[in-house]
Amino acid sequence: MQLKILTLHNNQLLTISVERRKFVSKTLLATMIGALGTDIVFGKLLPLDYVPLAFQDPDPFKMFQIDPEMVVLNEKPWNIEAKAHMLDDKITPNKFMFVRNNGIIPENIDLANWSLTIDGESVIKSKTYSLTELKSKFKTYTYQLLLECGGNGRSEFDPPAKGNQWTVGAVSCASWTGVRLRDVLEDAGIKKNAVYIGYHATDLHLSRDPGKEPISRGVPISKALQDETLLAYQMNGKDIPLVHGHPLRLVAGGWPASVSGKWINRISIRNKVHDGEKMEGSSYRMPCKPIAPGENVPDEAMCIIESMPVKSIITYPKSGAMLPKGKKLKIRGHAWAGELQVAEMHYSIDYGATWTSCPVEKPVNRLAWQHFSADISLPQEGYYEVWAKATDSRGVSQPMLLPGWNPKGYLNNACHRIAIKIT
Ligand SMILES: Nc1nc2c(c(=O)[nH]1)N[C@H]1C(S)=C(S)[C@@H](COP(=O)(O)O)O[C@H]1N2
Ligand SMILES: [Mo]
Repeated sequence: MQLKILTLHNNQLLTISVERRKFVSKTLLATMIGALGTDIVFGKLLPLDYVPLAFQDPDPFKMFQIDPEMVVLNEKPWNIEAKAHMLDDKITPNKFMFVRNNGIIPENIDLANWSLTIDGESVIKSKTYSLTELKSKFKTYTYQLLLECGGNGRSEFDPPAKGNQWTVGAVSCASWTGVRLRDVLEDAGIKKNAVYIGYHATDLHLSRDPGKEPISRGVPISKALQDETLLAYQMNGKDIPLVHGHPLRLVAGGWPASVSGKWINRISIRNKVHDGEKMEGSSYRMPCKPIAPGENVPDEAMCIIESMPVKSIITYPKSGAMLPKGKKLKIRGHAWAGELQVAEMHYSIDYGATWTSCPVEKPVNRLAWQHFSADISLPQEGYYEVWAKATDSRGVSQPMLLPGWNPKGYLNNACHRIAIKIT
């Protein structure tokens, strides 16, 4: 019987196997001393089944170098979200980027031997590229891209939907650098009958069964061929952090972030809708027609989520802020609309009875979020809420309250609200 200990050493996840005996073995002790970088005094007395504290419960904040205020929703697998005010930066810094894992983060990544294979029924010639080849053969592009988990906002659904109870913080807009997926797919050759691509990655299924994939999703070929769809190797100007997909990830902004595969090593060009893990059943699907809350929906009546709906978030001030009477309240935040642009931004201080428009900037590039701000006069002392509402280029606005209930709790794009007290 073996006991596995997962820890972090020099930014690499390290698995140590422990043999079952009465006291720890000399070899294990030596490995642990090596990992700690200091002697374990009295180490010979460590009972066999005892995991030294230094190796227990890896601290996600240290391990992923994220802000201590980030909220851990699940440890197995890791799922961590930001709070609204932490998303105030125009470009989301690494420390505030949400983490959404379906399986176990790959261990012991071997960069020299990492490769990406393009295959599938609709590839003209299957090809494999090393990281160096990818970086040198194809032109590099950088875009700011919006990634929002399809389940962001799930916690508000009633009856409740199972899964991570995301509130508002499973969204990010970082700067991604890499090569265009299109350039690589075209280099291998795309047959006329191609309809979809599907990614495969090196993260492990929670059962550690190597024959199972935690997730393998994809996008229609038209989305794969967009200028902004990247095979990224950098995030915010540096190597992508391990937890966000190092050394290579797909980034397809404006769609549920589940299509942006992390740690990818294979992309299949498919002659049908990709049928990988979490493409079928009710995963990342919405009822094709609206249903009543709690209603049962057969799988055949569920449609794959594509572009994400229009949405916004107030990132300043923090909800609960207090302000002296007579001062104007400055608010700011971001708005996005999947494949579309945000055309208008409004706020309300009277629970949606009246709305005032406020400026919203153009995106730096397609599929990046847009920034809004306003100076608000509040008539008298007391409690207020500020509600924000974005409208997309087709005239569709965010609903004030929770939109269409669905079995998995996807696509809650209700208006974000903050509380303010004037004293
Ligand atoms: N290989 C792999 N890619 C993945 C996932 C995963 O579990 N494994 N999770 C997906 C989901 S559901 C989301 S929302 C995003 C989260 O990306 P982030 O953790 O970098 O924020 O990655 C997507 N890509
Ligand atoms: Mo997700």
